[in-house]
Amino acid sequence: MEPGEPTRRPGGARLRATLRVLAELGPSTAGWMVLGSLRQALRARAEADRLAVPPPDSGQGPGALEELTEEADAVVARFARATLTLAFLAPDCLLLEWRRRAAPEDPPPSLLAGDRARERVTPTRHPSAEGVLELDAGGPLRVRLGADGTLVVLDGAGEVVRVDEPPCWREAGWSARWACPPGALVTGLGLQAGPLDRRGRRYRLWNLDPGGSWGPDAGPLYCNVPVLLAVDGARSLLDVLDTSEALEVDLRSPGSGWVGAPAGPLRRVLALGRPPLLLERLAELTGPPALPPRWALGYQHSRWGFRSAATVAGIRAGFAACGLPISAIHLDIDHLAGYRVLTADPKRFGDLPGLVRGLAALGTRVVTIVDPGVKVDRGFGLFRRGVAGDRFCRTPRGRLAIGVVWPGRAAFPDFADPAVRDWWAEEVAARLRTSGVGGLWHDMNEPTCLRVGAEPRLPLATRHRIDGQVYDHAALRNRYANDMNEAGFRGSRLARPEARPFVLSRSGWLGGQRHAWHWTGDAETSWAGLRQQVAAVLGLGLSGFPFTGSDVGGFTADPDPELYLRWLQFAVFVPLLRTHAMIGLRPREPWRWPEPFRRAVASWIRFRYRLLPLLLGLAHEAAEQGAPPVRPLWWPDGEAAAELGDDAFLLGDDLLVAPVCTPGARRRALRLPAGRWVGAWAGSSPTALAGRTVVQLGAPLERLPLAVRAGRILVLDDAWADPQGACQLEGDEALGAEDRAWTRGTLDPAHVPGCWALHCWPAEDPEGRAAGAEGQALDEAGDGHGPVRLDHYRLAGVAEDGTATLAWERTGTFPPPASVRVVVHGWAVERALADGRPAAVEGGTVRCGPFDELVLVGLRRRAAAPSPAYHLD
Ligand code: NBV
Repeated sequence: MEPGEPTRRPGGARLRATLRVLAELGPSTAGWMVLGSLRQALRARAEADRLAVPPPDSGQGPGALEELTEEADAVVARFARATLTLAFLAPDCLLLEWRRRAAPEDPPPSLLAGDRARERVTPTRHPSAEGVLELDAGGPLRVRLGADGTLVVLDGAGEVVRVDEPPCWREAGWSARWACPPGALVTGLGLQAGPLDRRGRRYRLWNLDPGGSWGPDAGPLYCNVPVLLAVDGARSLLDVLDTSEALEVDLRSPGSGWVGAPAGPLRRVLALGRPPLLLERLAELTGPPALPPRWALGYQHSRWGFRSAATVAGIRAGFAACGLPISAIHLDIDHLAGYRVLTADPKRFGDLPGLVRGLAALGTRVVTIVDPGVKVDRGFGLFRRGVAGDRFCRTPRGRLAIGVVWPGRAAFPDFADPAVRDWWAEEVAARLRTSGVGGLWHDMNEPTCLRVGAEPRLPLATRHRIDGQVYDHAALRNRYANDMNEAGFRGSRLARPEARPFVLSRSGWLGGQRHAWHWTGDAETSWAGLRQQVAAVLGLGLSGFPFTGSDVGGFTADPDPELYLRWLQFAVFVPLLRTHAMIGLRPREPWRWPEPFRRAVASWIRFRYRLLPLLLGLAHEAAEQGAPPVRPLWWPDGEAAAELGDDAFLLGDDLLVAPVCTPGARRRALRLPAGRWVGAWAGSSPTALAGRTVVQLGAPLERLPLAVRAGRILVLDDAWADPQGACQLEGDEALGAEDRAWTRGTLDPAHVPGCWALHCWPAEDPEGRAAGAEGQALDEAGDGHGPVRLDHYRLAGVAEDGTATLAWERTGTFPPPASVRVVVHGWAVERALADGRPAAVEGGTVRCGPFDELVLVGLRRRAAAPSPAYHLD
């Protein structure tokens, strides 16, 4: 075996996983699974027809233009065979909808549930020499309509951004083609295997479980999102397809694209502008991401195979013994009574409420798995109530639609129906009230049925209802998870109106960010699998899903310690930080690893808690503006996107993270984005590196390369600093044991920050003097809906006499932390005055209470020479 390879290779792991799963299922469920698969094979032909997408340019186009009218803030163009409605939702945002005249569909309700989708801005019609009209709404987006239905999207300067050919219809299906600049990176589409730049591949947007493992060539996966983002500076274009039908998207030929669907509406929204604006529009159109509780941003620990309450309590005790915080422990299907959802095994988890209470007292929440399949069992109350209330999906003949999942034969709640969501929310709320469980983990909600040799799903003819109207599974499958997540979210709210719900979902579709976080499913344990996660998290974020992450170490096999540590180092900078693994694998608790990994793992978990103020601020930004916390290197301007790659990212705007995805690597190359960057770790060179250059970054085993945008101030919670551990920042040596939360025995990660620290990385002027820094932060209770405080910090440049002033402006009523630390990286402070009163200075860093103005006196460069291991060149 090569050094650094996972202990067991993915191929072998897949076989082991299959055998393991079969063993878990038992002979009866395995038998039903085989039978279900055979039945599905018999339906294969009819089902293939239902999902067939007409090839490009086949069928009929809209025909000749017959009439153009203006109707209530929209322009309607009637062609011989179809009608096009154009409406501006904002000056930079256009809704366009094609409907056939002869066979008007009755499509399911729109997925555009956000406020923006209901807005209308009156457009202005302009005469057009090249088309029949041009429209704008006083903003940068203009559209020109041709007599054949061609739509040309123009920017404010009249330059062509994209040309949409008239669509074609064949039977129920449609297809549409466009031409665009070949140089612009195209991303979006949710969770996809492969690079963040989606060009050069064809995609099927159809939510499916890839079967226990996925790597760089897999697809389709669990969480597709029908959103395309073409990134080209201020001319970037967002394209949102408002349908839940299975889409085919072809981006193989440079400079053009093609999308088709087997049926359903051809309704899309285009928006033009820089990427942050487009992500904001996406959140406004589909609904804002829910603000999570702060605990969800901490470390979460999971594994398929925590088989008893005693095991779980033992794990929590292990974290305490190691001085490690842990925000949540997840219970997988093995905590259930015979795999019945919303239950707990009476023997192994007899006192679940007691376990939950005990862990809550230590600041750790319990999150339980909820699969959609409800065991067909007359003795099971949930099933009985579901049947009595007619809550389950049915076959075309009106029987219960049965799929085989963990509990054997299972019925599936018809979550598309609002009444079923109400019912499920009540069921969930009742369960949460009695168990005290803190969060929901929605698995298998594509929804997946276990199959051999066939797509693992319900029959396409399965019926769903929305307000009495019937649709088939093919039309609504892709939104099943979103609807389930909404019901779970509302159930959490019902049970605890004062708390912010936490729902973690595997599957999702357009708008899924409103009610759930998403993880990337059964990621392959391999170096390639880790590398793939960087692009996966970025891609989900750019599809409107800000809160995501992957199973640390990969799901499918035992990672060697180096792979686990490198995966953890990456995941610490991603919203969802959760270790999780397949049943039967070796445990991954921090103390299970050999030295030096064990200490490094502990230090990285603590470092995550240091980042919480930053992560919480980014969570608010996501909830308010749709901006993902994990951002590509070309964020925010969207310039030179195609050159910057997808193997590194920004957390927020100012922290650059370069994961190490190669075994044995102790350096890595990186093309820096625009701006100037300084190494963040203690021992880094104080000289800022110029952006747009390729640099080699030191990447010793215990640290990944981390840089900060010069001139920025970041707030960290230094109560979780680890001066002797792997993750050291300059100035940590001034922290005593009494400063550290875990040495004080404060393991509750929800504690009010004892020591907020303002870490300043000043930019330098041409003479090498610190030319100042700026930053923002936000604080609040971390749950509920109470007051918030917004901070703005501004450090002026160092004056000739070695003084500099740091101003702190606060708005909002949440109280500031009792004590703060100020660290000016690369500089040591001699004395300081906080609002005129002397402040304590230790090892060149300042400690004081909250202030309006802090005068730093006697600033001088720190003498320490940079360590070659972290040196950036
Ligand atoms: O519930 C068991 C697993 C779960 O651990 C995993 O995270 C999910 O992605 N689940 C899939 C079902 C079984 C997969 C083989």
